[in-house]
Amino acid sequence: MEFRAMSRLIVISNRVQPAADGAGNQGGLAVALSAALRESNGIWFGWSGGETDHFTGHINFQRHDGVATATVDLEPQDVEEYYNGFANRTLWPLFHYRIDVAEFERGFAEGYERVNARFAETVQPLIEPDDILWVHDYHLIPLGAELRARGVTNRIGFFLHIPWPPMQLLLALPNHRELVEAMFAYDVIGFHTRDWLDSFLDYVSAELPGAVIGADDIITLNGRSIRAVACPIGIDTQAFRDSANQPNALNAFQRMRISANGREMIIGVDRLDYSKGLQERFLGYERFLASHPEALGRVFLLQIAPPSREDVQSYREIRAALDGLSGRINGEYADVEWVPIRYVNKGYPRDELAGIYRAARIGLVTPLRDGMNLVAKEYVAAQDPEDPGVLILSRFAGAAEQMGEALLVNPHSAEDVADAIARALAMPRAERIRRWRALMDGVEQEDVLWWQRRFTALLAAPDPEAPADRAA
Ligand code: ADQ
Repeated sequence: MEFRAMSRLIVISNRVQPAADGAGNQGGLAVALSAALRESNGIWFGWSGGETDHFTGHINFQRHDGVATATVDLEPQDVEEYYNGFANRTLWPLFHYRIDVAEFERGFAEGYERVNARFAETVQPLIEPDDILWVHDYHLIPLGAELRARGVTNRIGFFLHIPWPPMQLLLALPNHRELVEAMFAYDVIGFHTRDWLDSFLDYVSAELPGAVIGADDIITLNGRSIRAVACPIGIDTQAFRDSANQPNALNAFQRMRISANGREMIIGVDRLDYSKGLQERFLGYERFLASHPEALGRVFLLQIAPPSREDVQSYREIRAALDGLSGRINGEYADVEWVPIRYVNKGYPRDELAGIYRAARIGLVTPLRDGMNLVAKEYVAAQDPEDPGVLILSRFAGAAEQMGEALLVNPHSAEDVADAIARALAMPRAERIRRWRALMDGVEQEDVLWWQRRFTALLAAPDPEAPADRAA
């Protein structure tokens, strides 16, 4: 399934972050989308991250290493209601099963609709008849419907990077039906896993009585058919492996080894976000220390967690809670030569990160809920094939569906996490190699280019079984 270069691709996402060719410091998503955009001479459209007093729809066109970008500024009220509000205080928590922190405000929903309409209005004049459009993530669910309402008949795909919630949770969203019906404006909708896709189908069967779910997850509603697909994202495995062998990575690896001073290192790398299960992780590690006194002074946890979304209260709260928890655990167990948790609130260049992953005996990836989780894949890709570390992975990360050779844990259970740490530390080299090899095969085969090609191929080629009706 090759991407057909004859159609130009237009990528639309909340933020626009193109990657330079072969750049070492970019995430895999930016690399894959940039490659597809270069190949098809496409455009990446989205919010600039900047603000303006009055939205004018003025587009700032730029070119970054062969990738054309088109960005718009938003009004402060848009940012508050659409981005900080509906996207990050309503949908993000609800879709990560955190109905307890989700906030439902009419103003947020209005801002979300308004910005999606503004995006549609602004991007429409750029669209040519043969273009295919690929919309990304929860910020822009209604964008396809807004485009159809303006007469756009191009193929439009949508990919959700976060989980799709169980039906009973989604029902708590006041405008749930409208949101789901808007998904029917797309031609292809993608999820990371079968689980998220099944939750979507559950909702459709229960709440949209006219919908028919056919073979290959083709769903028909009111005469329009869309194809739903589970298409797990990967990392740019080759580039990540290469960067693990660059001087910066080797340097970081050496420095970590020296600073570890013979102790085993456990690594955690996450945006500071309540979905990542950081408090539960610290508690699981504390349980491990309490039940394995022989490990005191011989292991440490390096948790790298750069702050994110600090305009949102729940993110400020989790930061304060983690400061307190790490302080308490260190206060309880540290001695003059050893602290059990090194807790660092900043980002690192990707090549350094690769070296740090490689120096860690355990990759501890324990989100409470995660659409996929790329850190798990990066940890695997960075390992030394002769002496690989062990991945401990939450069964609630989308990545668990592909990564069954990891030690899968329930992140809510401190005992489960503690037992997995003990098991990983004691794991013989032969078993570590066997598990790592199986994981690495998957990370190599299903990388980010595979993901991008698979999705765009489905989108570019209308499904032969699907009815030809593409009217809005
Ligand atoms: P995120 O929630 O951001 O992504 P994740 O998939 O783990 O989560 O990706 C995070 C990326 O940021 C990784 O590439 C990681 O290396 C990088 N990163 C994290 N902390 C860093 C640090 N301190 N320094 C440098 N880099 C750091 C969302 C969804 C996920 C889904 C992705 C892609 O929430 O479930 O996997 O999109 O679809």
